[in-house]
Amino acid sequence: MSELFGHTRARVAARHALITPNNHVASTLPGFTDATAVVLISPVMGARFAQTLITFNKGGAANVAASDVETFGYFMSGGGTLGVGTHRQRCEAGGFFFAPAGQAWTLTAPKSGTQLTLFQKKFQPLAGAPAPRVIISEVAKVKGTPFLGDPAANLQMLLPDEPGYDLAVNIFAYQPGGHLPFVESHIMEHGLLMLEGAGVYRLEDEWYPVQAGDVIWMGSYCPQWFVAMGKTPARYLYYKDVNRSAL
Ligand code: UGY
Ligand code: MN
Repeated sequence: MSELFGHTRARVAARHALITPNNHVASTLPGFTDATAVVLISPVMGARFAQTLITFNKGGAANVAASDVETFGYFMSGGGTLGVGTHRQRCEAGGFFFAPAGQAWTLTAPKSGTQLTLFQKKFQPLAGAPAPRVIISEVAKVKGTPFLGDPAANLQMLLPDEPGYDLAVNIFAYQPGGHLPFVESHIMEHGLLMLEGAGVYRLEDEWYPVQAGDVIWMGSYCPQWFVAMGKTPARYLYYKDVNRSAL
């Protein structure tokens, strides 16, 4: 769609939002030097978490202080040396990390242009459950499974499925024509980044064409459904809050 005359695919509604790369306005954030930040989803929108795109310039770095916020990071491109507590590991595109609440984290010497997507939320501890651990890994090492038995919708769960974790981050890969088996409506929120391909996302009572680079917020109970379109697979990375009581 042409942006001429103010057209955009973006939509910010009460319980969902679509933000496209053409809508981005960069700012700076504490903890990041020589880097730009686009806060794509945040509590001011109505969400209970934040999704941020960080782009590092030459000489950039991240030095994020420990707090009650936990961070999941995904390397969309580039790479650098990631440090969480005493763990240090080189990460490239497709790499990811989890820094639990109470742990500082750093990214040193990122390649110029490195892009990171961050999902951040205030950690809700669960009495009796072991605290979440530091994780630094890569998507290629995570086994996928057909979602509800459908080989056209493959799901990779990037974080352990354990009660101590109050968030999940997964990657869904759909073959062309693959789709969510039904319209979901659930208490968990989602933050989503289209990684590859294209399709149509149903959010509440609207159907949106979406493609790589788009970001979607789905608030609690937002009816949601997706179908992959085109001749190549579609993949998206998404966040959800899990494992905590509603009351
Ligand atoms: O995990 C989920 O709720 C997932 N099936 N939702 C989605 O892809 N919109
Ligand atoms: Mn869902």
